[in-house]
Amino acid sequence: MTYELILGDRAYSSWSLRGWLLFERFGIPVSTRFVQFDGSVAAQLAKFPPARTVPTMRTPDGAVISESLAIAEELAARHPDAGVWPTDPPARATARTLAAEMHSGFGALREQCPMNLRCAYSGYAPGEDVRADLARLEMIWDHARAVCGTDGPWLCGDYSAADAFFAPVAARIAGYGLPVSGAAQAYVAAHLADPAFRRWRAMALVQGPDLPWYARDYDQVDWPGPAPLPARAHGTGPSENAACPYSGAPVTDFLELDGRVFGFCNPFCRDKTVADAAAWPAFMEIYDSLTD
Ligand SMILES: N[C@@H](CCC(=O)N[C@@H](CS)C(=O)NCC(=O)O)C(=O)O
Repeated sequence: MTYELILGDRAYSSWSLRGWLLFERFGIPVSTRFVQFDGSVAAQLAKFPPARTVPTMRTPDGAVISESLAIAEELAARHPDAGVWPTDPPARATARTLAAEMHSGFGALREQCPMNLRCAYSGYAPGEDVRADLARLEMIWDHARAVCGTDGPWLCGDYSAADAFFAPVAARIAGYGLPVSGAAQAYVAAHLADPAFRRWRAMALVQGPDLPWYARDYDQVDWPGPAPLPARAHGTGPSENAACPYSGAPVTDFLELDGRVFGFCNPFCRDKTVADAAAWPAFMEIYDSLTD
């Protein structure tokens, strides 16, 4: 038995992104499944009482946890060496404080700038309440760096649950072109470049319906993260690899990159790689190892 994690639509579900990053970033094995956002989430979670929202986790021993902060705490307790929180006590206390404030706050930003990983906008002018949320974010991010003596990309030293909690905020700042300080921009850029975040976004780009509630009428611009490698779906093989980089199964679906053809065991494996090939180490290993 392993952990089960129930998630929502990757493009829109900011809390699901947090929950997934906790497993992906800290190397904790998990089995995922998804609810649809065009139906009742609570109804789709009927087998996981008392959960009503995603992410919902079921532990190997059967406990159901449907609050992302509780998921972080439970994983930290069960996997003390995984690095969910910093080990240095002041850094750990600070990371916990920031994650808790994210969990309970920033209502204007969350309400007015819903996460949508499928597009980025220009021309959105945040009102005073969103600007106040941004100012508070800058303040607590600067505070964390000062307390933890951090000069790397993340808030409290190595990537911690605090950073996982702010990944969707980074996506909102990037996606709505929100005005923030240079230091905050650098933190946003670190999230956009993070391979785990990029893998989630690559899957968001290729799976799930576009839901009208999340659409906004602003002009669209290119996603401000790293540009993907120029991979394209390719109709047929043969491919350089006989086995899918992810499952090891025989290949049936293909992509072309730099004039070379690679195979995958299903269209989703292929499409998520087309969306952002460099984010997938198992693919890049094959790509690099098969280079002359
Ligand atoms: N406090 C919860 C919030 C979770 C949440 O609101 N999830 C949203 C998706 S991002 C949801 O399931 N919404 C469905 C609904 O409210 O019916 C947590 O920390 O996980």
